[in-house]
Amino acid sequence: MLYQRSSDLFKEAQKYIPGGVNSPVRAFRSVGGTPVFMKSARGAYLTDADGQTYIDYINSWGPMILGHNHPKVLEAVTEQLKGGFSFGTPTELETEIAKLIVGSVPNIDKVRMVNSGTEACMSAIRLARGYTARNKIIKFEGCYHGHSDSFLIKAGSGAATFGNPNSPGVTQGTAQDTLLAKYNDLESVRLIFENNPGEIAAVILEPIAGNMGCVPPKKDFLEELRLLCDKNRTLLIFDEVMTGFRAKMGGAQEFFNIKADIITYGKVIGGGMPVGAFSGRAEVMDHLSPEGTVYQAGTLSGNPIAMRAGFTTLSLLKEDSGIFDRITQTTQILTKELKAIFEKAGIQVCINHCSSMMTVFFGTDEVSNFDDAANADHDLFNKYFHFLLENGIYLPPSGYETWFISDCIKKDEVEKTLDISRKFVSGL
Ligand code: KE4
Repeated sequence: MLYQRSSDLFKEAQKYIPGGVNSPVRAFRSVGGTPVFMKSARGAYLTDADGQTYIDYINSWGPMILGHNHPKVLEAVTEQLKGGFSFGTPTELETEIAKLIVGSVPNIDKVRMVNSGTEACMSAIRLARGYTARNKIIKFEGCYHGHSDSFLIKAGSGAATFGNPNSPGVTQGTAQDTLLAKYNDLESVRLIFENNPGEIAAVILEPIAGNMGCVPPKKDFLEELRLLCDKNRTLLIFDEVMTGFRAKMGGAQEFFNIKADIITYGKVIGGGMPVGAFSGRAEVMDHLSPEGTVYQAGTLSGNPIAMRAGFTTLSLLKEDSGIFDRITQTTQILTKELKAIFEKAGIQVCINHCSSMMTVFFGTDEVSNFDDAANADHDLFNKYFHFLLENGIYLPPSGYETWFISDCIKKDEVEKTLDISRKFVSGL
């Protein structure tokens, strides 16, 4: 592969954009090397600035579940554009997509659209605090809920103490209200509840973790969390920015048959446009302004172009619900065959997968929490990443990220991925 144009573009970008990117993970700091600039995409493929194509396992970090530039989404958005870009008024389309979401997801009555997953999760926390009149929240190490201050927290010393900021600019005042538990470790959650009786507004988690790599919940973990929240009159928030309309049409709530109190969305519900949302039963959601007193707002929330892209994407998923099984099956085949390739070569590997999300962790047999993920062999992953990139396969540029399978990744793409992976191990 040649990267001359990408290299030139990256030099230019760094003059005007911090790190040359508008989101840090894109800068390849985790895997090393120069980021590849993309200029177009279609189906399962990205095309870079040098005109080279790649099988895409990022799919814009989840949104492009149908594959890139689906003709029906393109047609619908093109048509919508002719009616104008943004009004800042209510529109019928916002009710249509809200009805589609409420009708597709168990256990929710109302939904508020925002412009990103960060905004959805930030607002969900504020709503939970307003609804419960409590200040503290519990999150899990390794789970990412966007970059609002309450979430940029690392574990304090011992589970009973407060969190600490993990970014400059986050105050201790904010950090003290966020407590860190360990994913898949119920005892760590129980301890926090015991040490903070009556003070926890919400527990927030990714029901299938995707931001420490893919880490599924252990059996009964979600059920027991639900019971702990009920016992402590604490709201359970499912951050379904990744899993919403990917695990199933009804997301992780349907997938695991667990009811959360507030559910956040992003990615797929925008079909590639900037959209987030948070939802729940009316008794909780009606605390939101202007109905209630918990304030939240957004100039471009419910923007007609973004809504059209999202509505069309969700409608296509609803019309063809077989997609969820198809992309899950593709994920299972990839996982099984890759594991066989690495193990045949004597390479220790754990490939976590759940629905159509997966992550390859080298040098370990099990990854059930963030510590396990951190102990994996990320150097070997980085070599794997670059070997596949050189051979036209684009993985997420970090061993702590999840591969997102789209409906356009078919037999040919799987076969090529397996073939290049065989070449990779033969060269080790
Ligand atoms: P955004 O603000 O990036 O739309 O959503 C934040 C967010 C919230 N919750 C979950 C479970 C998420 O995965 C995300 C964002 N995911 C990352 C991927 N690790 C987006 C990629 C990026 O940061 O550039």
